[in-house]
Amino acid sequence: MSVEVERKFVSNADTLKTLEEIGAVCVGQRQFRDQYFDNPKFDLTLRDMWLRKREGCWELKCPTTANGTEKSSGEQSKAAALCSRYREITDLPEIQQRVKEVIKDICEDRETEASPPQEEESWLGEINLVCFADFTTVRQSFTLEEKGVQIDLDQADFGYQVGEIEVLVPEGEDVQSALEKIERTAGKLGLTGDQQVEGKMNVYLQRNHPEHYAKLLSKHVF
Ligand code: V4E
Repeated sequence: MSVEVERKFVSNADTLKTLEEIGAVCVGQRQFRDQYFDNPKFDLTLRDMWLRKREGCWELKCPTTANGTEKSSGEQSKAAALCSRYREITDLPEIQQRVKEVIKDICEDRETEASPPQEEESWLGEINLVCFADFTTVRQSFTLEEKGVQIDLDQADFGYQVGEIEVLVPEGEDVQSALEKIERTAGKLGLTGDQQVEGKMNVYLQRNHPEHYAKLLSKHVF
């Protein structure tokens, strides 16, 4: 398990040139399909938990809280506020356990069915999980000399482009140094502005599921 610390930024026609100028190296381009799941009451996403299947692999992102080791001078906390931190779980049994802890209302119909053949994804139906977002992203990834920093430029198939600076921190290790790496990289990229940039999911839900989006806004998830 690791913690993903990231800052999103607006990427545009000049971004590639800037990346080249600061010595970023393109380490590949790939395309992936993401499917996100929740129950009809949005029990996961209203808790800021994001269950997705990316190219056949399950991932659960859960919120993590600042652990007190992050420095908090005015400027530093402003920079840190632009970064998100999520715990990433990729082990399917652990994902299923955590999701089932949250979603207690097991679907009765399925429990009483006469032992249907167990499909690989029958656990989704048991707890009423359905796919609420399905989109494909083309991602170009870059690295810098700064160790552990990755920059991704994403183009989603619903017409939204966004960049992100990302550092993966092994569970229990120092998030502060990740925040500093991200801040230095943001400086090199000349990022200005103190507003959080919207992620793909924000934009997808605004456009495709405005009611779900409004609920997330009202619960301060977005
Ligand atoms: C919606 C969301 C999450 C799902 C994943 O979002 P994101 O990191 O944008 O996806 P992606 O494709 O870049 O994943 P990666 O390849 O980096 O793993 S995780 C957290 N949220 C909620 C959220 C939020 N609370 N606030 C903002 C501004 N954006 C998203």
